[in-house]
Amino acid sequence: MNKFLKSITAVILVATAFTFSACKKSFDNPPGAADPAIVANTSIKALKAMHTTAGAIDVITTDIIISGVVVADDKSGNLYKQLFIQDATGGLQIMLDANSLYGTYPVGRKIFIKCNGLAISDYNKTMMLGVRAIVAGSPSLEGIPSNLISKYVVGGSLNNPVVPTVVTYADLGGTGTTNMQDPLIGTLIQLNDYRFATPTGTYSDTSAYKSTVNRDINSCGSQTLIVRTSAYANFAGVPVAPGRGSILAIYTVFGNTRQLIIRDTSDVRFTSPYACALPPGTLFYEDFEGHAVTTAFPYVPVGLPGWTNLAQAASEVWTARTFSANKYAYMSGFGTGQSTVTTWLVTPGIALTGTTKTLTFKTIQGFILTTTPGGTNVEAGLKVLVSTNYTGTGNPWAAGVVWTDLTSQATLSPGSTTSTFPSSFTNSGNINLNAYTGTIYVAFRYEGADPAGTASDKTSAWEVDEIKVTGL
Ligand SMILES: [Ca+2]
Ligand SMILES: [Ca+2]
Repeated sequence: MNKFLKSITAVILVATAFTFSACKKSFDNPPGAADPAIVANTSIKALKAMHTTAGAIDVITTDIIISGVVVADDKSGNLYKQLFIQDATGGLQIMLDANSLYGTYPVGRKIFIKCNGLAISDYNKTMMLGVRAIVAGSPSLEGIPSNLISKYVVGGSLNNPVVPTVVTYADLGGTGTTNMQDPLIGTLIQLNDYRFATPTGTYSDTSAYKSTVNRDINSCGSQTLIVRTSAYANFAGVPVAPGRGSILAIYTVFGNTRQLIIRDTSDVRFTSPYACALPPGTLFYEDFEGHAVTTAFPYVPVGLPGWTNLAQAASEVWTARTFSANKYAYMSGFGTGQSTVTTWLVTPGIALTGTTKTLTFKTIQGFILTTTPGGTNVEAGLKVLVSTNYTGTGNPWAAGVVWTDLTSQATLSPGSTTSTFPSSFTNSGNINLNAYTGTIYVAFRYEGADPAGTASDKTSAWEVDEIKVTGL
């Protein structure tokens, strides 16, 4: 071969090699991948239906091929060595013994799984696909070994749409028994109008213990679900979203416990105010559920926007407290050593509308006796007052501010003579506000005393909650 021919041949060889290599690349693992020439012959639902006994490990011995789009990967670290995929019939957890799966199988990538030789099982009713192995002498479902992943899992097209299924608490079965075959398990769902029960603290454990953390969320109907987050998630130390709104998550169950797994914090779209939407005609409502609280001294003074919380005599102010998953305003003159304890808690201005205008709230009076039963009565007063000329700032007891005492219209907690606190709140009943127009302020004035000695003590604790004004 002369020099010229040699060089032509070399060019052809190079061109051929380049073409071949480009083809190979576009088939196996390219950016902008297309789906491979593989056809799924079984739906995820049908595959899951083959696993009927919770806890069993069912090895697949036929040429079942499923496909699905990755709806959750391990990018944030909240999932570890696992993906969730979903087709039109359901979702499934895929166990893969490898890290950084998102590099190859990101959310939105369609993947095909040749299931012959794999196994399907469940972890307390959430199903997963992996391999059957013997661990410490017992059969176990384990991740597909990393060197075998490419034998079973074939990546397809990227950036497929990943759309959550909008569901309600009832769609998830409420508090009833879960069904392992529930097609929602393992899928990406969306719930609307949810919020963290306690909108403070972080998504997961930031201590050295690295415990997985369950955080309650609830809807405005108080329906509670769990957001379960690994301490290894890269958002473990991020404060939970403080508002209310929609949440996207992978729906899983652990026995009869419903657990949501977010992919990262962008799945928590709590952008509305924390307080729930109010029924028509509700002009004002406060249940203190969004207030920061502590469960021991020092307590957090009630400090909601627009409210006034001031001690007129002594220095004790209303604090936000929590008991039995409910928050409320609390005031007691006990321990002040003062002969007069007068403290005001005043709402923001409430613009009245409508013709039938009503105030309601509820109260508990605690520690009405120095010891129960049979102690000395130390009942403090609680007055319910309304003003149309208070300005919303400054001393509500200032000269010229006119308050009308509406206490006689309200039913207040009688306190308990058999325990320190009554077992439940007392509803005030309707307090008629029809005489008022424009903007009003409602005040709760604690009137107690704790002088030296016990002869004149009025130290019972007053708790106020669910203050509501309606105009219809
Ligand atoms: Ca409350
Ligand atoms: Ca005293």
